[in-house]
Amino acid sequence: MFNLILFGPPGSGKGTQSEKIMAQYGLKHLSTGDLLRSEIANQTALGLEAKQFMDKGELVPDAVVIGMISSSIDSNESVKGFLFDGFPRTPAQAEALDNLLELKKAPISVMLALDVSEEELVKRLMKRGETSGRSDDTNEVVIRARISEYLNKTAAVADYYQQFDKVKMIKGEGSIDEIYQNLCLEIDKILN
Ligand code: B4P
Repeated sequence: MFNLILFGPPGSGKGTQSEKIMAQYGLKHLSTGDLLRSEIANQTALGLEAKQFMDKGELVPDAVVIGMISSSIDSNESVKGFLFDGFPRTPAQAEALDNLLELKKAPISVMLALDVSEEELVKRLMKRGETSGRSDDTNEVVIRARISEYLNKTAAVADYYQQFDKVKMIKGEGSIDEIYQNLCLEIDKILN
């Protein structure tokens, strides 16, 4: 199994690049943002709880997200590998993921971390807010709150994987195709 984490702040291109990577390498895409938005759309208890945090730009509690990822992993037994997008977002989530993958004897192969400046992130998310219908993209205060959640709680996840020498930094500014080519170069180095 080949398990990959695509990492970076909100708006860094994780969702955008994940679509291309999963198509190319046949990985199962697990995006906690997408899973949470689907729970909200279906008005489940989990979705109603998550919405309160997401509308403020805050992270959803670890226990909620870890439970959701655990069942997604269990219900996808025979995949070539997972592409984790937007997860893990705290060191506690990273440890929980390692424990879940340990049971499958299929650890994380690499974390590809997209590097984008804060002003570019805000610009991209405000632009997406014009068409996405996502309430967390339309308000600059909420967007900046998401970025500070990233700096305060999520950035440390890169340190967690750095201790196992699994982090590759990728420049996340430039054209979508250019960034994609750089991501593929790193993936191919590991696969070959
Ligand atoms: P996510 O759904 O993960 O949303 P995101 O980080 O905002 O999006 P992403 O980074 O994938 O967007 P992309 O760059 O592709 O999370 C939403 C919320 O859910 C969080 O705030 C949190 O509340 C909650 N949540 C999710 N996971 C959680 C977890 N594990 N724990 C706790 N809470 C969790 O795209 C951004 C825009 O940039 C797009 O419009 C795209 O077209 C554009 N773009 C992409 N690449 C570009 C490029 N190279 N140049 C110009 N524009 C580009």
